[in-house]
Amino acid sequence: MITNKKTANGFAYIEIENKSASARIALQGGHLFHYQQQGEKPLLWLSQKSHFESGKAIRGGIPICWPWFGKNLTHKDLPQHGFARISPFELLESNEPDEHTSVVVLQLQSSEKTLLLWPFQFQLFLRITVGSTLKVALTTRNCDSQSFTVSSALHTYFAVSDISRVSVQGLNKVRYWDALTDQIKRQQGDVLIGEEVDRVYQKTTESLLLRDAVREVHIRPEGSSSAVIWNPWKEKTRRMADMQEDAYKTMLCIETANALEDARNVLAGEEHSLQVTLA
Ligand code: TA6
Repeated sequence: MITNKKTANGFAYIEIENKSASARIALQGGHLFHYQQQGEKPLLWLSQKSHFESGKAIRGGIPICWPWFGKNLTHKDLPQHGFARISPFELLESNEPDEHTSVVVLQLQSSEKTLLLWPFQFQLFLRITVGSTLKVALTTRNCDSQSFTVSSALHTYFAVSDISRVSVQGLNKVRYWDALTDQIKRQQGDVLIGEEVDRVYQKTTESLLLRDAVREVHIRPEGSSSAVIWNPWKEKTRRMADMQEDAYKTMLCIETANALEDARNVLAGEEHSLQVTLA
């Protein structure tokens, strides 16, 4: 079943319930903020202090970072991680091919408002398939007469039982930019989290495995050359208004992206899709 809902303060979202899973997707940002397989714990982490207000990004789920990842290097005053995640998407289609699968397609397209932020004509499609696995496909269509470059991320917040017992497999020997030290390093073995971590792994297309004490999650990227690992740890979490003080212990961002040198040039009239399947 796919129903349109609103929070008490009028924030619109889509609720999905089928025999395999449930999900919730805010129209603002096409922001999937809940996904839970029937009989399992939620797969995605959502802050209990998250905003659900127009113009403020939800803290958790899968924020869509687009058309730039991180800070806008040429215009410092533009929103971090682009404007898609704080823009109103429209629901283009919704269907349920069987009782275990629900599909929704949302769209954001260029407007006078977006052209002021980013001077290109575009259509951005977000196709979310909710079933025993979760598939998110973000497709950029260049509707302009010139090519443009996009950096982007499916900025996925995973719920974990205890960050000190988590490892991420699949990035061994991969080069990464360490945002905390502004250095380029190379991963040795699995990624373990025992301090603040903010890394952009480059030129990697491999599937990753998140191993938590209570479950394993397979992360299968398509159309992605970057993986971002982020945990704000104690101090940064303490400074974030939309996160409880100990939130860092039960969340880990593993993001499917094209960031920094992996940004993608989309030719006029062409498309590019960034996708991830979580299982
Ligand atoms: O994905 C890592 C990162 O770029 C971190 O540097 C941190 O800023 C995080 O994203 C969250 O960003 P946000 O704008 O959602 O607070």
